[in-house]
Amino acid sequence: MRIDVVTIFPDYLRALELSLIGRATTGGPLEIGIHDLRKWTHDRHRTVDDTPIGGGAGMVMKPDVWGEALDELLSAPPPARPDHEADQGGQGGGPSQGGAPVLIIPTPSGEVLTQRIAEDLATREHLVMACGRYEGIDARVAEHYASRGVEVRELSIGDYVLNGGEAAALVIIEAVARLLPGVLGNPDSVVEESHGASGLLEYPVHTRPVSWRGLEPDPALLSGDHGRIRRLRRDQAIARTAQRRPDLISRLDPASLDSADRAA
Ligand code: 6GU
Repeated sequence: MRIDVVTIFPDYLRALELSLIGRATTGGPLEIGIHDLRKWTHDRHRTVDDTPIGGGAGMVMKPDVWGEALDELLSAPPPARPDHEADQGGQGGGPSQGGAPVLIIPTPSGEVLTQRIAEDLATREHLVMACGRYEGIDARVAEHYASRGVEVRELSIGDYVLNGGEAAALVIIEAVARLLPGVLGNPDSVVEESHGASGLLEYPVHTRPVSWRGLEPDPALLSGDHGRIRRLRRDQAIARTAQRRPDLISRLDPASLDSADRAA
């Protein structure tokens, strides 16, 4: 997968060089390009914003500058990939959407990012992310590319406001990149975790020492009885989800619950 990020703060994206994501980009399944939007300006002041048409607070990012940047990046050929990967989804699901790039615009007025969206994006070959600052990017940019057949996704990372799309882009990239084959050390971590297939939050976890500051995990965890441990963890996941995220409980598929779940 290739991800191109356009921003007026390229240094903000340096965090991508670290840790698992950084390793995935050095000889791994991920290629990342960070681009300074001002590269596509032509005036002496390298202007990327202007006042809002119709008035109001703040500044709006100019569509002409974004248009030149995105024309170039959206038309770049997707990265070459080995034959055996052709048209297999990143997570072994259905066929991927092929090499057509997806334009992602992080914005607090977008659709809220979910694990399902991250899973879908992880099957794509090329993501182009447009990070806006100020009051956002002129709305015609999203409209233009969508009308030209580009898949455009305006994504929010939650119901709060950030100063720009960069921090959100980091979040989206991490959520997607860790799903690519070979990025996580242990693929099971993807299966069991919160917001996975169960629809529940993850159960609480513990490690040594068994007793710490007078606190001990449920003794069932020391029983060696794997059936009992599985039941305890499922009960804990249900209790935690009911307390912290009742909205997730109401969205559970009734067919995924057993009789012990209902008692919990
Ligand atoms: Cl994607 N951008 C900004 N500026 N603020 C946000 C956001 C995105 N998601 C939540 N808040």
